[in-house]
Amino acid sequence: MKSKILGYLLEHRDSYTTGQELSAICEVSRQSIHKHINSLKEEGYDISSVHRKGYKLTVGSTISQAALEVLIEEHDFIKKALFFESIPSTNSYLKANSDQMDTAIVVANEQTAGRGRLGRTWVSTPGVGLWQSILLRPSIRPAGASMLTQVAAVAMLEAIEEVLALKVKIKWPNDLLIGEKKVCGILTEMSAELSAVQYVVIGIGLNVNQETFADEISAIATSLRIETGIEVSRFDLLRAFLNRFEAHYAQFLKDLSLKSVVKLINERSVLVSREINVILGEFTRTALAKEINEFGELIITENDGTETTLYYGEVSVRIK
Ligand code: BT5
Repeated sequence: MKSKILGYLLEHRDSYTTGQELSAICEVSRQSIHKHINSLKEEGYDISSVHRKGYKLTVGSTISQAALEVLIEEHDFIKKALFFESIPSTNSYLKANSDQMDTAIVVANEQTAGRGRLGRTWVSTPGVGLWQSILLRPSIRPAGASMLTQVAAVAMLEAIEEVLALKVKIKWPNDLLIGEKKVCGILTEMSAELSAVQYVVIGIGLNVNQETFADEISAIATSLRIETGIEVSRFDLLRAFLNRFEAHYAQFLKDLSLKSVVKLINERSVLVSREINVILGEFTRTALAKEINEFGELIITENDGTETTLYYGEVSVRIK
């Protein structure tokens, strides 16, 4: 019920909706509407109530279980949605509970043990980021799962650009940058047998409303708020992301490649056509980044002119 009220107020956020209208739509008493409105306010929603005019929602950055329910109503590819005020890691939660769910999305206001790749830490400050993971069960081979990182990257890039006038770049394979700084990181994990994926968890951390960062990442990290100077709605970003992701994911499952988005990936790549350092374990060599192919692999031209294909997860790359 709460999510129905929230959904309606979100759809009509430019005008007032009377208690009478809401009670007719939701088929409950006006007292009950009043109670749910108060509960939404307690969750942080900024809802003004004006005598005779009704209720109006000002979209701040609140996100909640009711908001997620509004969103998954709009999509078939996710069956379950869970919101947590605080959780160690949304990726770890879905991995630990995957046997109890089909497909799902988990969003947290705070992660206390957010994870990057290779055991690195993802700083997930409360209330200011979009910390989410999606559990999917695509019928693909294990080698295909890494492409989903780039499906998510494209969807998030487009979502940010839909909501804000910003230009976003992709740093292969899993970062989104604004200018030179990282605004989003993606961690895709899977459980698979040799020939088939059992499930994939795509974890996406987007810095939304941070005004400053902890010392250890302040030189490399940015947020949408820092870039625009305005508070950005996490709900609007998540809605735009899920819309884009659903479309690109469906296309990916048809093509089993990134062919519909590879042009955009190359156009927005910060590596392509640049000299890069390729770091493999203890060894670093320089090469020219040539392109990203439709399987999401980075093709480099070595100093002796030969071409090498780099797979996701195999190497780290730095712009020289
Ligand atoms: C990533 O790893 O960029 C993947 C991050 C995935 C985070 C999401 S949040 C939801 C889900 N649940 C999780 O537990 N994780 C996922 P990597 O490429 O390894 O980058 C990690 C590095 O980015 C760190 O070593 C820091 O240098 C930097 N970093 C950490 N927190 C950051 C932040 N909030 N913004 C920008 N950079 C950050």
